[in-house]
Amino acid sequence: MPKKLLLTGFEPFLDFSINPTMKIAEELNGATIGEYKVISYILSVDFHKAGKQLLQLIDETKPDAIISLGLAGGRFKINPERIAINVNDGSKDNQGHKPDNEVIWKDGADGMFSTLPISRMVKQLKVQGLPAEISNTAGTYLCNHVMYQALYYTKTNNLHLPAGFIHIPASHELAIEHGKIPSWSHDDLKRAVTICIEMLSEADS
Ligand code: PCA
Repeated sequence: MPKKLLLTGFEPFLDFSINPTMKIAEELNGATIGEYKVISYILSVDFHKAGKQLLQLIDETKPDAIISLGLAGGRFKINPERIAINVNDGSKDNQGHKPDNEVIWKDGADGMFSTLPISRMVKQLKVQGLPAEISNTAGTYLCNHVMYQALYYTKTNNLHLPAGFIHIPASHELAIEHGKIPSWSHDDLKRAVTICIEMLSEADS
């Protein structure tokens, strides 16, 4: 039996009419990559819903690893995130909710580190010719929110599984519509995500 990877993407938001994470997650659904079979879902860009959706998916699918993907429009590289912080803030979500310095979990730590092999992912992406760098901030919007939710939940429930978040740049398709952001081809974005998933199966380094 292969292990299960819960892979999430997000719907479009703000002035990004396409979210390239959606297509990647959908296309990888059902694929076997290394030791993992991918189970994909698309999360809402909604502070009141996204965390609940993710936690419900964890309960239902009982994954052996969790990777959430998000678009970081304007970034140039693949960015595995190092840390999620216990705050919701920033722009309006898709329901018009604009959080102002809200705490996600009152009893939660200020910050929680990714438990994905982020260094190995970045090294391997570069070996494979794809620009990548660990990011030290996932922001304070939905991506940080779901990363924090996953790490808080796995920790409080003693689930010892790798979990975390990867931000990706815009696709060419999105950049053509948006106008002012750097972009990658869909195929390279998908290859980068596949390489990151492969790194889950490698021995700890
Ligand atoms: N990126 C946003 C939310 C959804 C997405 O794909 C973020 O970086 O928070």
